[in-house]
Amino acid sequence: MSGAETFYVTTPIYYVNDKPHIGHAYTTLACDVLARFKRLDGFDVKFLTGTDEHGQKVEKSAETAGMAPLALADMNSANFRELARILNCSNDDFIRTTEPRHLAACQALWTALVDKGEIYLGAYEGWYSVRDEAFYAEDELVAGPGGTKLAPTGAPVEWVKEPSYFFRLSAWQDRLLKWYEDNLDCVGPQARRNEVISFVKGGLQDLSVSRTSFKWGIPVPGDEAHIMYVWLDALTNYITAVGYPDTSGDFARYWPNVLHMVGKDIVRFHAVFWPAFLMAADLPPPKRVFAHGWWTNEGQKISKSVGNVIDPLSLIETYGLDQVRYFLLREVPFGNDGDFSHRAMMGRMNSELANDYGNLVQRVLSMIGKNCGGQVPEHGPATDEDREMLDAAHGLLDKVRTAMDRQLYHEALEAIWVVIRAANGYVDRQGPWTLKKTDPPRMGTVLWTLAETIRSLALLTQPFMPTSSGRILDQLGIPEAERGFESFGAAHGLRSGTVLPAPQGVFPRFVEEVAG
Ligand code: ME8
Repeated sequence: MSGAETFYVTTPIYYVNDKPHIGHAYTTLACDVLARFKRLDGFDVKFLTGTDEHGQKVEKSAETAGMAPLALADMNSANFRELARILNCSNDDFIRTTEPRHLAACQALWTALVDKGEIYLGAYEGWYSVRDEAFYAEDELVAGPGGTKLAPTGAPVEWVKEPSYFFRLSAWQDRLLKWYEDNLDCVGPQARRNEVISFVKGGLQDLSVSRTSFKWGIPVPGDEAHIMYVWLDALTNYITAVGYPDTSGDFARYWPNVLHMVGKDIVRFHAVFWPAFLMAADLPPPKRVFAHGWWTNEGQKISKSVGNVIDPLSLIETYGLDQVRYFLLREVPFGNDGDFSHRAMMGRMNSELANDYGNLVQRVLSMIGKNCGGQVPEHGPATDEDREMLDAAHGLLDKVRTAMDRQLYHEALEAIWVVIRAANGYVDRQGPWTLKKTDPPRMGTVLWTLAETIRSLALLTQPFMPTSSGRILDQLGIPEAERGFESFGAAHGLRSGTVLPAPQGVFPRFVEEVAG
């Protein structure tokens, strides 16, 4: 892999106060699809996920559960690790903030910030939300029930007064604004970028980066009464995992060519605080932060108190893994909010996967199985329609790549489905079942054109639906070594005479169980 362009993609590290739900699965899947796409496209990829284990929120949850914080972290971190496995995620690493490598990185970053004069000792007096692990200014609060004050997220806040170290965030306002201006792609999508810029333009206050009222965290070097602010600790995971404080090796290889994928709830931490911390420590800021939208369940906000949390494992059991992977990235334009409903899931599973894609593959492969001796057929001269079909299929990689580089998964899938639908139209118009009687060589050409189209489609759907796409490629006799995008296109077209295994359906229909 040496010499290949690198691509580093990260999920947020998830809090271990709770079990994983569909929102966590969504972000992790989005990263997995990108990581797989980039690997197939020849990049040297690192894909990181993990868990955020320190702070007051985890400490309190552990207390409520009657557990030691580390015991709670061990248990829930294992759940997140298992979720990534069950989702068939290809992460190269799984980081826990309680690991020694992370302690070393946080303390080194802290020391670097102190050495640069970016951290000073003072006292914090103001609002804090444990649920958000965030400080809020008075004017950000909203009215809650009974005259109480709430964070803008609706989370409870408490008044905190304690000695604290501060990071000179106020000094970074202009440099951050210049960073956004010079790097148009550093925050996406556009709506989030605008939101971040207007927040920074509104003025930045120095940020409290240590706490003294609890113990569960990383001690401040040289002043162990202070625990580092959990967000400074958590954000640092992204450089811990590439070996920081050692800046040779993986750090030099992957940093800063990184995409931090996050939900829109935590864009401020990633697009304001994190680049400021890095620049202040003389390290390059990330290349891109992308904030996706929020899922609701059948129109309702997903919350434990409402009791409508969607368990990704039961979704997978009900609909199938690749179906869930497809649905989540297809249903909602990435970046927008979306709603999960059984009806929508079933609709896409049946119409787009079973009818459009599955049927195309099934029809073509079974015709080849029956009429071409189970071998990739010979193909004669191409007609205009054949050429148009193949050009559409072979032109897909560029379209899909452009969409993926902007995290427009839905556009990538739509482009693929345009070709799937065109291929179904082509089968109907060419009528290979009639050609079988009237013009067998022409039937061979039509079926070859379709099989080659399916090869192109299956190569491109691999990142989204790795298992199903792999099964399609198996049925086309494509060896593992020829499934990268360097094998995409006319120059690598299907070889006539290749013996194919017996075709099998890949995308089952969802059949509603009828009571009685
Ligand atoms: O914020 N819809 O962790 P967290 C879409 N530890 N995405 C959702 C979602 C929903 N309904 N609910 C959660 C933290 N997510 C910090 C991060 S990073 C250095 C530290 C996803 O466990 C989304 O990606 O609260 C969101 O940003 C993340 O889970 C929050 O996970």
